[in-house]
Amino acid sequence: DVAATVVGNIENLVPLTSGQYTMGSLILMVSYGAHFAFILYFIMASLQVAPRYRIVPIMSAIVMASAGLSLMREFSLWEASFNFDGALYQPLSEGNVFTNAFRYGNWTITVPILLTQLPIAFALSRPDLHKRAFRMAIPAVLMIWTGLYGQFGETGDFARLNLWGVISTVFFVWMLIEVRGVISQAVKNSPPQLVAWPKNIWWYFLATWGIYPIAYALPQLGQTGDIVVVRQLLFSIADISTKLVYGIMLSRYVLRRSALEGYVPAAEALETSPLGAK
Ligand code: RET
Repeated sequence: DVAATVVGNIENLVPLTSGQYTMGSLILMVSYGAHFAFILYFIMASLQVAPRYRIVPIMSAIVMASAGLSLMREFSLWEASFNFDGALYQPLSEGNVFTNAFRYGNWTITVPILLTQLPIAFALSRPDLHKRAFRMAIPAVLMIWTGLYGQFGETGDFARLNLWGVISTVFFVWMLIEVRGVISQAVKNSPPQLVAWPKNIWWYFLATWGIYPIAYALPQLGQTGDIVVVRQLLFSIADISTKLVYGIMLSRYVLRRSALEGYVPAAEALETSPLGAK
């Protein structure tokens, strides 16, 4: 079926060895398992921070649930979209056809949340926060949707992949300029003890968000089973870094900031009060 193979993902083209197939299953399963498990971590973290920062770990919990569901869907689709012919796992040409498009769809939800966490964690003033969250979300969504459209071109001659990849990168750079603006504000208004945090988070942000365009471009190195597996691995490393580890970093920052601003978690306050059962 020409239509199905010209526009799609390389997962629809290449047969996998059982090793490659199992690696793909494993990568997707570890990813969604990690995301679901950390919902609990972020809910617990939210109880430890000052009320004005509580939404930061809660937003991470929401991102964990949303990304976890999307990755679980990718996993079950992976399990359903190959047929073992006795030697190799052959991609099905109709019915359950594997796609990475769910990832891109899910980023439409998670990316604006991840970006909005920054100005809240860094305690920007209300009007500034709203303005900056909006100004980051616009190029971010355009980046995702142009990339979503372009990634269907990875099985063709790469003209579509490259054209939309370049357009998407322009929006990525625009988004990064807006993020840098938030970081500058954060450096200005962080307590002196915490001023290294926004700077470090900026470099971490660049290094980890930068993995996605590499994963996008990777099929140009070859439409092979190894590339299929390496690409799922890159996506997975990027997902765990940009959502889960990033969420831990922001939670720890707001935890420290809460303490510096004089916040004492309720349980601790009770323990040290004369009324507490100590
Ligand atoms: C695309 C297309 C090719 C060019 C660029 C891209 C950037 C994608 C990014 C995605 C970030 C996703 C995150 C998801 C978390 O849930 C769209 C691959 C630049 C930066 C952080």
